[in-house]
Parts: sequence; C-alpha cells; structure tokens
Amino acid sequence: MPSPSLTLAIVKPDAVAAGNTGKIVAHLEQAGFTLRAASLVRLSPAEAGAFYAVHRERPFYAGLVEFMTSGPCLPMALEREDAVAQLRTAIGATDPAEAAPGTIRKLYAESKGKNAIHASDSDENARREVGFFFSEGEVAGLWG
Ligand code: IDP
Ligand code: MG
Repeated sequence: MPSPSLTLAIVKPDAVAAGNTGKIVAHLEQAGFTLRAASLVRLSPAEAGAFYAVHRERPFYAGLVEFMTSGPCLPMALEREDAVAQLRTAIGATDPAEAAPGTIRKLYAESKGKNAIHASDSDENARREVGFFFSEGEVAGLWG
C-alpha cells in the first residue's frame, strides 16, 4: 500500500509580495497536498546561502540569495502520496516559459529566477529541507 510522504515547498518572496500566497496554498490543497507545517520567515543571507549551498558555484547563486532574502517567504511541509514527484509536477519547469499549462510556475512565476515556488527534488533533500525550517520536535512528529 502506498504511504504518504513529505516534501518541502517554499512560496518565494516574489509570490508573497504579489499577494499570491493564498492562491498558491489553495492550489496545492486542491492538488491533494495536506499542509503539515508552515511559517512565514525572512531569510538572512547566511540562511538563504546555506539552503541553496548546492548551487554556490553557479552564476545565478548571488542573485538567488539576494532574491530569497528580499522579503518574507513561506516554507511549508506538505504531505501526500509520492509527495516529492507530485509537487515537482504541480509546480512545473524552473523557467515559467517552459512550464506546463496550469502549473504554479506557469500561473504565478515572472521569470526563471523569480519563479514563485521552491520544491524539494528528492526524498533525501526533502528530509534535509524540512529539517532546515522546522524544529526537531515538529519534524519528529511529522516523520513519525
Ligand atoms: P528548481 O527550483 O526548479 O529546482 P534549480 O535548478 O534547483 O531549479 O535552481 C534553484 C533556483 O535557482 C531556481 O528555482 C531559480 O530561482 C534559480 N535559478 C535557477 N537557474 C537560474 C537561471 O538560469 N537564472 C536565474 N535564476 C536561476
Ligand atoms: Mg532545485
């Protein structure tokens, strides 16, 4: 029997500033995700840099850290069956110009950098990323 799993989404600062947070959360709930933890936060440069450390050699890294610290964002732990893959499908391609119709990035992203939402790309990274934002106690409860 398939069991529910967790992934991490972040409503990014562009979408929060544009007033699209509620619509994006509603979209995710409509797509079958259950909200298990959420917290509006303003990331420091050190936090954004650490979260995206895997990209530190990429040319867009400095701009990505600057963008992710430009205003509040909303990290969320989301649960559903096959959560990681299902969330990647729901958000669409990194560049909204290439995102499928009806995906969150097609609907709400303005550019490849300012693209409305983050999603974990593997179960291993989901675990790390949920743990990045939510406390030991919350995570223990979440992961069961
Ligand atoms: P993903 O968010 O779809 O997983 P990644 O390749 O992991 O995409 O990149 C992380 C984030 O870095 C993207 O969501 C986007 O905000 C930013 N980014 C990626 N590639 C570019 C680029 O070519 N130009 C500007 N920003 C980029
Ligand atoms: Mg990624």
